Formats: sequence, C-alpha cells, structure tokens
Amino acid sequence: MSDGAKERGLCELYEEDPERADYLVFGRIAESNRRGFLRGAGLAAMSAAVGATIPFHRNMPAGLIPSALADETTDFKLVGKDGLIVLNDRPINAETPPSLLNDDVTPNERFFVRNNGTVPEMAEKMDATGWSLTVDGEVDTPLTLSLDDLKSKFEVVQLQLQLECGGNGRAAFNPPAKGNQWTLGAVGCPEWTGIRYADLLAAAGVKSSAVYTAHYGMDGHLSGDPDKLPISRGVPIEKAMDPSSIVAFEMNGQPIPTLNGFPVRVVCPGWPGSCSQKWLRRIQLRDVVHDGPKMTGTSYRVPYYPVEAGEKVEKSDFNIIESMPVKSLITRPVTGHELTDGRTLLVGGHAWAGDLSVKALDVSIDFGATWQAADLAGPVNPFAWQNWSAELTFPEKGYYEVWARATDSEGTAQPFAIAWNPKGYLNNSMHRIAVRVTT
Ligand SMILES: Nc1nc2c(c(=O)[nH]1)N[C@H]1C(S)=C(S)[C@@H](COP(=O)(O)O)O[C@H]1N2
Ligand SMILES: [Mo]
Repeated sequence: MSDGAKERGLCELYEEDPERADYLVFGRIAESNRRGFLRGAGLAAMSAAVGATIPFHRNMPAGLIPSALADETTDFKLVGKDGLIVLNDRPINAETPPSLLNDDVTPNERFFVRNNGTVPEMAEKMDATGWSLTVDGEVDTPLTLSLDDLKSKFEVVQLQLQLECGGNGRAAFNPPAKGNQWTLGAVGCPEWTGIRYADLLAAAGVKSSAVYTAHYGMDGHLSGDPDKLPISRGVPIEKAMDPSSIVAFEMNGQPIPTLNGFPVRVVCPGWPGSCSQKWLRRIQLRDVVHDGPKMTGTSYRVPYYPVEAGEKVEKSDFNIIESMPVKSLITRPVTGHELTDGRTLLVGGHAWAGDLSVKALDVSIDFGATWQAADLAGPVNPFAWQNWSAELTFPEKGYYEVWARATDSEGTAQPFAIAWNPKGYLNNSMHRIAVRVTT
C-alpha cells in the first residue's frame, strides 16, 4: 500500500477507485471468484465500517460501495459523537458543523476528532489498568507515574482551553492542498481537568540542556508496523512551562473520550492541535528540536514569507507553526437561515487568537463595506475562546451574508482572503453565513 492510500479512508477511496478500494478492503479476490467473496480481515473491516455484520456478503459484487458509506458520509456514526461530519474513516477524522459548536463549553460529543493512526485498545475499552506515564530525557530524575499519581501528587486544575487543528479551513484552499478537507469545525473549547505540564516537569527537574519536548502516544501506525509511530510532536520548553499547558485526564468532568485521548493527553492550547498528544504514554525532554513523525519536512510548517497560491517552496523556507492566528465562528443562526418575522436577528459565536486574546469582533451584512461592533466577552481563563453576540437589523427583504471578523490584542484582524500555503494550514479567513430576509 502506498503512503497516499494509507492516508485515505474507505469513502474517499471508493469514490476515486472502487476496484482498488475493493482490493484493499476485501483483500485478494481469486480470479474464479469475481463476486467479491469477503474473507477474514477484509470482511471484518467492512463490517466495522458499516457498523454491522453483512449476512449476504458472499453476494456482494466486487467494487460495490456499501450504500451505508456511499449515500452520505454523515450516515457514518462515531460512537460517543453527535452530528459530526466524518471526513475520513481510516484514520478517523470528523469535524463539527459550526451551528453545533454554539455551546460556550464544547460538549464531549461535539468535539472534533483528528487521528493519524489507529485508536489504542486501552482507549477503545476505556480501561486505564496498567497505564503509566514516563517522563525522561533531559531531566534530573526520570519519572514513571500512574493515573493515581497524577491525580494525587500534583495540584489538579480545571481550565477551558481551545484546540484547533492546524489544517482547519484547508478545504477552501485553491489550488487544493492534500490532507483532510476540513471546512470550519476542527476546533472546540471544552473544560479540561488535569495537572500543569510545568508542575510535572518541575517534579522531574528540567536540565539546562532541555530545549524541546517530545510526546509519545499509544496509537498504532496505519501500516500495522509496531515499530512505527503515526505522530510524535512536541513544543519548546517555554510553551510546556506555560501555566495554561496541561496534561489532562478529564474532559468536561468525564474521562477523556476514546477518540480524544483516553486516559491522558497533552493540551497545549492556542497552538496547532497536533502539539496536544492524545493517548499519552511518554514525555521526553530533548536537547534539540524534536524530530518525530510529523515534526519534520513540511508537516505543520508554513513558508516564513508570503507565497503565491500554488507556488513551490523550498523545504528550507518552512518554519514550524507555533501560535495559531486570530479567528472566529458564527455559531447561530445556522447558515441559510430564513428570517420570516421581522428585520432583526441575533447572531453570535466564538472568537480566539492563539497565544493572544481577542480585543474586538465586528460583523458586516453588506459584504464588508460597513462594520458593526459585536458584544465580546473576555475569556473565562487564558486560552478559552471568547463568546460574542450582535443584534443585526436588515434594511429590506433579500439575500444577505453575515460576516464576522475578529481582531487580536495586537491589532491583527482576520482577512477575507486566504493566505495560501502548500500544506493548507492556518486558514483564518472570515466566516460568513447566508441569511434570507423574507418580509
Ligand atoms: N497520539 C495522537 N495524538 C494526537 C493526534 C494523533 O493522531 N495521535 N492527532 C493530533 C492532531 S493533528 C490534532 S488536531 C489533535 C486533535 O485532537 P482531537 O482528536 O481530540 O480533536 O490531536 C493531536 N494529537
Ligand atoms: Mo491537527
């Protein structure tokens, strides 16, 4: 299997090349048996994908897309999730439509999923028996800690922290960028319970040689090779020492859901979600910038100067993404709203700005010609998204777009256009919704 095929799921593969997909899913089909006799792992994979056994699998024609997958990817239900749009099923990637992100605190079943590999068995079973966390590398005293150790030996903190995938918004890139075609919903802001990353490092004693962290999770590589890691990223020591960076064991007062990192994950808010390792088992301090999978090459990196859409950029001209840019969402009403009872409408949503805070949120109903200030609340704690709302009055009936534009504490506002880059990261262009006023 090529790398390209590995990064795609059944749905996409079936759309593009049903025969090849059939081969990958069902395994080798004997020439004498072109009717797609499903066996072993292939049948198990297909059954898992459609969520049931397939009694008449022997009759399935080769290349047939099970309609459970073909109709709409949204038919695909993820356990413990509600209303998420599945972009890929292997690895599982699912985003939340903006209107389902309206809660001030994102509920567990509405928090997006970005997996690079396979979900560890411990998380599938939601049983942390035997789990431990190792802290080693450039430390004075390497540590091995149980879940009880984390909960009892350190101060426990609760913080509402936003996480956004570095590739959120990639779907709008033109020319397109490879990878999950996230639209708007690879972001959320739950309340996390855990311990400060800094306290953990203080307990181990950070050597002066330490410059970067390396995070290791329990998820498996898609190839099945136990010696390969799907992803292992890290952050500069200073980011790990930020009092808002935590090692979390609960999400909204519940054990962290299977797909979001049970039993323990890192949360380094405001930076690409990939810095927040799920299913954590080891933190290693390094005396160099970490070079694990998805740390090197052009992964989670952007050119350090603006480029033209489609431009080729030398690898040496990319920098690792750190703080994410200012951004906002309109979470109410849903796009396409029909205003039938008058000309005023309440709109609202959230705004966030990486390491910074948001100082203003403006809305426009005339394609950006004029702007009106929305009410913007402060964050409940640093790195929590900020809620905003505005009452709009439309001058007459017709089709409108509501645009939202956040401005960060340093005065940088969201652009309307997309700052294109080769890997499709950091799209923080303004969110807009359609509203039809009928009277
Ligand atoms: N172990 C592990 N941690 C991981 C990932 C992963 O695939 N494996 N994906 C990362 C990426 S790219 C993102 S955006 C966030 C997503 O977190 P979520 O799936 O809980 O929304 O987890 C990060 N941590
Ligand atoms: Mo991500």
